[in-house]
Amino acid sequence: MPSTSNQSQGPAPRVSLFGNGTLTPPGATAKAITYNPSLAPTGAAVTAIVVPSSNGTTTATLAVSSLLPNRSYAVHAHTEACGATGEAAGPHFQNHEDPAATPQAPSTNPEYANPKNEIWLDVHTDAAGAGTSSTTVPFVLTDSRVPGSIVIHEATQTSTAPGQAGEAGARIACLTLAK
Ligand SMILES: [Cu+2]
Repeated sequence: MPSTSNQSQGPAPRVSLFGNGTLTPPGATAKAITYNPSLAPTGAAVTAIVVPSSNGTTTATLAVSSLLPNRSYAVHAHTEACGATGEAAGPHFQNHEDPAATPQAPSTNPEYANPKNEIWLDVHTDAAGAGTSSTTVPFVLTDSRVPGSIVIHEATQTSTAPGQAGEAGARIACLTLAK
């Protein structure tokens, strides 16, 4: 058993996550996948790190290269690992889960679907298709529940409007995260 399993009196272990890869079409072992090579070219590199701080916040950082130049992409942490289709990644990871959300109707309530309760990493690329983004959220991840992936969407920014909050169009690429 990991030693952390006995620390019931102490703080919950804080979890870091990492993902890194070059986009390929979906495959059994693919960890960095493009579902739309015209918007997320095969061979584009995607790196993400999610690191807790000592003061109860978590900072996530995204770096991309060889995406389309001078374009913005909406990006978020999702609950599941990447799979054969973009839908495999599940809904957005939420620290406080929207009780009204269902698999058929994901959370679009801005009280829950917002960049303090979710991890949003919308990114803008330069003339070479490279870009970075980062966000700091007011919670830490624990072993009991962590995001499984970072999803890049077709939209150029994430909606914040009631009833549309968090929406960002089709899922065009995905990077699986691991501890
Ligand atoms: Cu998303």
